Amino acid sequence: MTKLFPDGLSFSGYNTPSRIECDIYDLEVEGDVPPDLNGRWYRSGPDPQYPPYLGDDIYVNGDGMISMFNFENGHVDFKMRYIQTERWKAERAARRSLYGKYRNPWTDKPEVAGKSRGTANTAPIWHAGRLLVLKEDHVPMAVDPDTLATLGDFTWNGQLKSKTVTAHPKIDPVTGELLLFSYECEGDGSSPMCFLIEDKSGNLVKEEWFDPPYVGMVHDFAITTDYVIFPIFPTTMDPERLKAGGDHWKWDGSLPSWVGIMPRAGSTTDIRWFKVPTSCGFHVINGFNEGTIVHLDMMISKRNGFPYIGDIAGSAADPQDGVPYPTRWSFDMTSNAVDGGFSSKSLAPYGGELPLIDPRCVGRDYRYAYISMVDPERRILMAGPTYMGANMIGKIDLTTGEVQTYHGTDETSFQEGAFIPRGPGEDEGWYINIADRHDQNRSDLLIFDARAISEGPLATARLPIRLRSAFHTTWVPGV
Ligand code: V55
Ligand code: FE
Repeated sequence: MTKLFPDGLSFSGYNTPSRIECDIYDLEVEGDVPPDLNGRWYRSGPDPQYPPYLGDDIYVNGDGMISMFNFENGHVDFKMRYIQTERWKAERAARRSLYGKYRNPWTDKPEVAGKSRGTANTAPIWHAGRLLVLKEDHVPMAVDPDTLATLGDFTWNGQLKSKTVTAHPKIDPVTGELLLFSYECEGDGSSPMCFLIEDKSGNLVKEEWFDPPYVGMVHDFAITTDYVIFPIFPTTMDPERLKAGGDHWKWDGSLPSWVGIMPRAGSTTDIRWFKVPTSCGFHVINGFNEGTIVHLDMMISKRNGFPYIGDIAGSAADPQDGVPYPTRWSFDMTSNAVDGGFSSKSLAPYGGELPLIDPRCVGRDYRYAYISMVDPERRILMAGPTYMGANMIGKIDLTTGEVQTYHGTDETSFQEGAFIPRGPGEDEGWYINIADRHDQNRSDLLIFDARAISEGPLATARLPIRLRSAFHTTWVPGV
């Protein structure tokens, strides 16, 4: 029989595994869902099927769960399903866990040796009429957008050579292309990276491999109209450590960070690597270029903020150093300096994560960013992968520097939101997010006018269940 999950922070409180697959038709709504808000909101996150046989595990290693809110003429329906990966199926059949540590195949049970370890737990993406679910250590998995049934590994009919694809590709809103990259392209413990393009019709038209300065976690990247930006931070991997059963990642604060910038008109052999101060970044806000001046807007911290990523030198970390702040890094492509004339500027005085923008502004100069923030003056609840739930939604106006905020109750944390365009203006639309109601062990879907977030939601759709923290989401407009 299945024993209890361990009581560590990845498995308790709001992070308790849910393991619920369900359909809820017509959620109860407080207020009015705008009748012209039609489409689907997909969310991906981890939700472990079985307790880890090694006794404990980390939040990011859970089995992929996908959920969908269907918005239709003022109604909201909800659906949630596991992604049926090879790993999920093998453990389902065995009725227990068979896979060991996060991204370390040398810790698995012998019966799954050589089997796929993908969890498909990080990000849904909609492009060229396909819904793919992504996890950076594996190829994408295709999912039926109506039923959420798993369709299987997606490799562009076997054309993809890389064994991995990022969870953070970018859709160029003007060309309609999907730009992607991969790292540890030959699988866990390998070093090459690659750059990929899927054209607007869904064909894989580019796969160019290259070597990064060192093997670090490359969680996200940025595009501009003329450049592609690959930031590399020193959360490092060591293949010998993996073979000895150790952790995939260790923070190595002795290394600098590097930013690779490639002209889109060129190839990966044209990447220029700029050396910048030691720092850590997970999520990109946006990128854009003004001629040969290239801007990278990103959530940047002094060191890796994940509590379960250890320090290679064994040094104790100040938790404040792990808090990411919205930051603009600028480079001059005409500079011959080793740092590309690097400059850094703070975009807001609040820490947070899971930044997002109007999808029509990807790669272009833009004005607004929405971030799930942590207000240190308020109660911080334990939720999600860093165990620090966001307690404030912030909308930054990059023109004025003003930050519009919304706080929930002292029993509420927030997840990743989404911006839904309605009219031509950059913030003309809706902002949606999930409110975790810790006192009620359930969640709400909040719908805001994106211009007036501080006024509170226009409508709240109530869920009778708790939605474990997802990572990323995608909005697919309806008709
Ligand atoms: C992150 C999430 C991951 C992962 C590596 O957001 C980094 C950080 C959900 O999986 O595998
Ligand atoms: Fe991410």
